[in-house]
Amino acid sequence: MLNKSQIDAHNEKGLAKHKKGFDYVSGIIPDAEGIIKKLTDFQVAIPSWALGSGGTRFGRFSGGGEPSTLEEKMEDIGLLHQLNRSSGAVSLHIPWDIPTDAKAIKSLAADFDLKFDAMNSNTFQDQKDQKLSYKFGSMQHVDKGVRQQAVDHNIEVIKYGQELGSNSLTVWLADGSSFPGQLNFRNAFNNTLESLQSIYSALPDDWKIFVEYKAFEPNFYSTTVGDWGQSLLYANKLGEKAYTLVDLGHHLPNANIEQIVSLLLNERKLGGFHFNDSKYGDDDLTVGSIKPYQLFLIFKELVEGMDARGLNHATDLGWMIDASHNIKDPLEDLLQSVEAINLAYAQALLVDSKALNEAQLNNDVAGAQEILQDAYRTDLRPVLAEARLREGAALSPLGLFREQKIRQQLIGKRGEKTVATGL
Ligand code: PSV
Ligand code: MN
Repeated sequence: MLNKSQIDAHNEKGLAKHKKGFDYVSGIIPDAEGIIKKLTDFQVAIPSWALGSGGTRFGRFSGGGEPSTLEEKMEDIGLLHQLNRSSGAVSLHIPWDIPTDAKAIKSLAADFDLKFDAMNSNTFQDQKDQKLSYKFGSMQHVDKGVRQQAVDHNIEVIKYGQELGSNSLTVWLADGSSFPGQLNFRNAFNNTLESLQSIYSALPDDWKIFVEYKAFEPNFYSTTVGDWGQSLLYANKLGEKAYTLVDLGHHLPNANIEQIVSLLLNERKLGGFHFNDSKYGDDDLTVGSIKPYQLFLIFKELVEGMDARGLNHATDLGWMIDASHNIKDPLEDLLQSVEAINLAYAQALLVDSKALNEAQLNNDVAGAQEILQDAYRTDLRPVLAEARLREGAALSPLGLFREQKIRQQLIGKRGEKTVATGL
């Protein structure tokens, strides 16, 4: 952990330059204070599986100093939160990170000022000592015994979450088929629905269930919750505590994610979000590193849709990063991710929605584009930095992480060859 004087010394050094930038931008935008307030409230959950190096099926390169226990993972997230005051939540994955002593984990979270966001279940891998295999799916499986095992696991995950004070469960299923003819689509759908219904009936009253979709992988012919339409079907059939979860990396190339988000909010069925970016298929790239304009357009729809539905930006949806880094320092990557999310959010808050509405009513296509691009091209980084400064975080979270040689410190403490649980 950092101490206050280290953060203060870092901020002192950058203050004069920061002030110039902030004075300029707050002078040319209408409501810098309003944006700062919203940014301060907005927290993005860090997944417990993103703190170590990921890998591909071709290999894995450890960066060293990785957390090997849940306690160490919480320490890492606490550190991120200290640096940016925007990562005040954890999203746990069971069984990778079982809170065996929930009371102790809860009190550790309180020390770091962290909350527990959505719990994630895992029926996409077989665990040691598991009775039945998920090789041919879990909730869709032709064998009722396998389906029941998957249901029981999810109910157990809810119990862990209740002990920690979480109030949502994310279900992502790898279920699907790899070859034509392997699966009866209707039976797979109906079995999955029945399994989800059993979980839904065990869901506490104040909980939500998020049904995450993914276009392909690990199955490459069909996926049983393959797109937002299928997820929405399940969510609608389950009931009012069920929602769709959008993971940015889970779409076919060029999908219009901003339109999906807009319609899901219109249906009051958008529940949660997994942030990442992708160039080809999967979701392993840093948020905003490939398509920052798309991220802004998505946030523009989020802001507009949440406002239209009277939702609280900070608390009514689950905001999580879902990433796994192959060659970058995971902590540096997560700092960059949160910064990219906050920037897109701030830019979306800047959109002149009244003018945009007028332009749309007048079929002023060029004018509408100008309004969006004007917000996108305004450099709001000093506004983000100001929000951090006021909260006692670092003007440059990544800069301070490097100045303090935090990775080297972690390697010194935890060793060079540590491996975090996860992918
Ligand atoms: C699947 O690719 C996914 O996006 C789900 O959210 C999982 O829980 C997570 O990644 C980790 O495998
Ligand atoms: Mn995901």
